[in-house]
Amino acid sequence: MKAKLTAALAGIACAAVALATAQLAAAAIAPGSAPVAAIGAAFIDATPEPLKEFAIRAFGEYDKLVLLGGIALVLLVLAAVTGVLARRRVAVGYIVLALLGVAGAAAALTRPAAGPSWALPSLVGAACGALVLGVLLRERAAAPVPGRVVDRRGVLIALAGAGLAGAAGWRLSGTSDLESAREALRLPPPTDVGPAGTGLDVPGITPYLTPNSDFYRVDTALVLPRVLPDDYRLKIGGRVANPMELSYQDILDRGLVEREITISCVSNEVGGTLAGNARWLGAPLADLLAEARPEPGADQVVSRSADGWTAGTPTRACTDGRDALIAVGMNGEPLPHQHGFPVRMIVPGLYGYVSATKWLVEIELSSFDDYDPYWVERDWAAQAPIKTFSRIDSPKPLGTIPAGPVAVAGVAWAQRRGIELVEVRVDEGEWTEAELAPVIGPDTWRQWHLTWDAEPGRHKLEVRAADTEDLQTEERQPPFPDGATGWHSVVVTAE
Ligand SMILES: Nc1nc2c(c(=O)[nH]1)N[C@H]1C(S)=C(S)[C@@H](COP(=O)(O)O)O[C@H]1N2
Ligand SMILES: [Mo]
Repeated sequence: MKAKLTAALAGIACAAVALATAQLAAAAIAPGSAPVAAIGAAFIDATPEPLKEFAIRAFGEYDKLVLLGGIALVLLVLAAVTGVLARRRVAVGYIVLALLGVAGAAAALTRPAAGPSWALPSLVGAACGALVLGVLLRERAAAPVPGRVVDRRGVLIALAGAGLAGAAGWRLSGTSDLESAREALRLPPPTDVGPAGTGLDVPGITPYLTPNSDFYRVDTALVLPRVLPDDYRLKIGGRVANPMELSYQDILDRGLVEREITISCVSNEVGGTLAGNARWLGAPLADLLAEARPEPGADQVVSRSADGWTAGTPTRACTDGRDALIAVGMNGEPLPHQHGFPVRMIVPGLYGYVSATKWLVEIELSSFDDYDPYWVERDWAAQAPIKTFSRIDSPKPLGTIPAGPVAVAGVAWAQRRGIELVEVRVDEGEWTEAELAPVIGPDTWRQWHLTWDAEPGRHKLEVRAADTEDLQTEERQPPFPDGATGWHSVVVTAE
């Protein structure tokens, strides 16, 4: 039993050495080329839609941590079992290491941003793991029983070495250089300052402007793409008469505008919280496109992230006068890393997956007939204007509140059209008009509130909004394929 345990530990030590040396090699190439990151990313891209939706629903912002934890657990168990088997037949260990090395290398090579060198970390890791395996499982000198002895001291040394190498690898592939570059940046003041909205001061209401630290995050990036402003290049090409390439400074020098715009995610269920309102600082996309001169028929603007992710936006939405931006700033700061530093796209009125490319490095004029971007390839709609949405943020669902006057409050949005009316009803009674916050235009959400005199007991509160055209539909639809619909309700108990 004890021999098996040390053999299992030896297996884990080999795996740890393999992963740590791979991480070290990846630091020299690209963080995304490390085997676990590459396999995880390939897994995300290949995950069928229902499983992905389940993961987002069940784990929310922690979906990526859960995936990494899952991979780590599988590896741990596999390494332990392999260690035990390798004590009898050491070839098993070499085969498993070789298979994992090849799998990691293959996964890394399938990443859209990958070059040939991306195969190296996994292969280097597997080779180092194999070396250590040979040392830890020594042939018995005299063999009364077949098999090998495990070098216990060696296991400890290997584990410690892996810890050190892994820590160094993590540090080197970390983001401290990016964070310091970001902190050292001084963005120029806007040459055109848009109006500033003011929020309502109602207890429990969602603030009008979302602080960067509370802003929702949605993306497929297991490892955040690392793009430094000094190395930055934005290519504008495809079906244009005048292809262009801009540095970060070129973008800043174009003159920046500042606009309040609410962005939201198509994955919101009714009542969902994947939306935020920020003051974005950026260069108008329409001007850039006017200079690049799209060919007739180039009706899709394909924007590409440093990690290969793509979105497709109607060319018209980028040029029809709305504030489509190549954004560099968010709420008075350079974009936070997880929100697309150094450059992202923001287009009012369209869900994020068809417009809000983070870590933007390329804009390619194409057509909807000729190119399907990331989520469209996975059957989400190619055209995805934001649907009218309203949400009760206070009181909280299934909460208990004191009977008597209660502030009912929330937000509603219908970017490009604007919210004109919000109504609330209690226990399916009459609809009552809520009071609306003043707004600066159609592209931000609108806070609303009303005072409700709650009688003791259990109650259902419902909300619906109207934009300038229509009343929000009651018909329930899931987020797939082009955004959820239906009225949000919460049940509360007044005592
Ligand atoms: N590079 C990249 N950009 C991306 C995505 C992504 O997966 N990769 N997701 C999009 C989606 S689905 C949304 S809703 C918004 C979210 O932006 P945020 O994380 O800044 O809130 O980013 C968009 N931009
Ligand atoms: Mo999204």
